[in-house]
Amino acid sequence: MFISSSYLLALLPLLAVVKAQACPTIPDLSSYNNTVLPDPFTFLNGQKVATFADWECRKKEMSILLQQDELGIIPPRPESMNVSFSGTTLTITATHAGKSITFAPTIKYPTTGTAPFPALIGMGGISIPSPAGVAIITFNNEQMAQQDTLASRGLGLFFNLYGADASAGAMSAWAWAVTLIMDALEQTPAARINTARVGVSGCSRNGKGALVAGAFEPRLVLTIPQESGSGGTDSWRISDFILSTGVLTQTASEIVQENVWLGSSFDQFANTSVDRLPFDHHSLGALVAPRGLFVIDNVGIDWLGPFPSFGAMVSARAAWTAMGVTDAMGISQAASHDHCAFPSTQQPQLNAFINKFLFDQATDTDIVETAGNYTFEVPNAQWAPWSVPTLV
Ligand code: MCU
Repeated sequence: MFISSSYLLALLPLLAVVKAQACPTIPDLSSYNNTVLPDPFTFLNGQKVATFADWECRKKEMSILLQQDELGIIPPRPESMNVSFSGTTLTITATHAGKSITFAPTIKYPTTGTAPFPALIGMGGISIPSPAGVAIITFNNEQMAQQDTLASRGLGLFFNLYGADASAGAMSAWAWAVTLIMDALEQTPAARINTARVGVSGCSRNGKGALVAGAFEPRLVLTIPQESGSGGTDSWRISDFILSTGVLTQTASEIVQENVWLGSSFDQFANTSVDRLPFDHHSLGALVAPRGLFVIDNVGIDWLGPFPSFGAMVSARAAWTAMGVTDAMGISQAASHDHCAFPSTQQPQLNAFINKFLFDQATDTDIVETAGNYTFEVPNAQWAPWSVPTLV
């Protein structure tokens, strides 16, 4: 067959794009062992992350490994989806391989503002004060994937659709559902939600889930995990260390005995050494960049691992710094208070994030504050001994 040179020339830009998108292959990691937080700016094959295109590849690498070794697989969209909307209820039916499930998030509309409204998806509801002018979409995550005890494994609508032996832990199942909620909102103008201004939040176990949903659903413009602790904003490695100093902190080896937030594939790491993980939760946080992330913590509850959260999130913040948007990521660790009782001291900071990301206002979101008086910066000799590039 004769291929004209003009045809080849026409292909060149396309090939350049393909080349730019070819990501490094993930090497064999069976003997991987790393006592510090893995460098987000170095691929696992040793290649450095220097450009925005590299970062897209590195994000892919981290998200593949996070699913494979920890969270379980978030499936692609189901074969079909049917959406209806009535009153304040969005009814979503997902069909896959001859099975169907139906779930129905509810929308509480604000009493001020104008439609289409910005919105927050509440993972099992929200535990922050409802911001004025923002619709609250309550997602019943417990119904999608149960999170009561280890006996919850494989239970919930998600597992009715994909099988009780699907690898997804509860949080992966929830993240899958949040993507469907976004699709449903996009297809349903009658729901009067501005889908370009949707965030996600949740507290405690649901805060862990909010972070995972924010990490894996790129249409969410703001992620607000509140007091999410282990499996959320905490570093597995730093949690183990803090427990070893005598502070009762939730660790990987405990969490896999307690609940099913993570996939079963995580057991092999949690039950041996988290140093074998080619990522930590700074990697999970970094997947949100450059979108908005506001981490709300409470230094008064040791179990939540306030320092493991601070260390991981300051490390994650380096991803925003590398992109030149440091202030899209904030960390606020308030003084001791009841779990999930949002203290008024954090209200101005929360307002700043809501107003910037849900209302497009210029606010000061350059917030890294801790009542724990922790010192942690990147590079950090003990935990994050790597330098932060300026991506080009
Ligand atoms: C902070 O989230 C969890 C924590 O991981 C569990 O160990 C504890 O039992 O429950 C917390 C929670 O969800 O509280 C509502």
